[in-house]
Amino acid sequence: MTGRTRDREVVAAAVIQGRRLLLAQRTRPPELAGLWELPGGKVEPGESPADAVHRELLEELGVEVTVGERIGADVPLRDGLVLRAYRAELIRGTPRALDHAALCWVDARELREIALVGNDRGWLPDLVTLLGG
Ligand code: 9L3
Ligand code: MG
Repeated sequence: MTGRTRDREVVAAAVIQGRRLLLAQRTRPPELAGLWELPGGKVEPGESPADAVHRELLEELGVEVTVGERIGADVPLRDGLVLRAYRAELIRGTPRALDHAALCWVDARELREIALVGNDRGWLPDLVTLLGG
């Protein structure tokens, strides 16, 4: 597999504790700065998506997670990238904004009202369901 015929994956993590979801506020690029996202990033060559979720959350939030099932639909990005969301469970540490402007925990009502990055908005119904509506 050369990678040419497969989309390169960007992973995003839905960390849920109780009835709240962890969101992170982007600092870049300028058009996304200030908007909120499920934290994550690009899968590196040779890395599994689950490994990438684990690495990205260590880098971005300073926490260790176990990676669970996929949620929501694939989101096609530019340049042959595809964005996918996975459940993740905190197993060590307290999330800190090491690569974001801020972090917050939102319930279903707050999630519907917060300014999410456009790419993550399609997951809203799935996330609201996971948060118990
Ligand atoms: N992206 C969109 N939603 C997300 C994440 C983690 C990423 N929840 C988009 C933003 C960037 C690209 O994917 O265009 C790569 O993400 P990053 O490496 O800048 O976090
Ligand atoms: Mg990132």
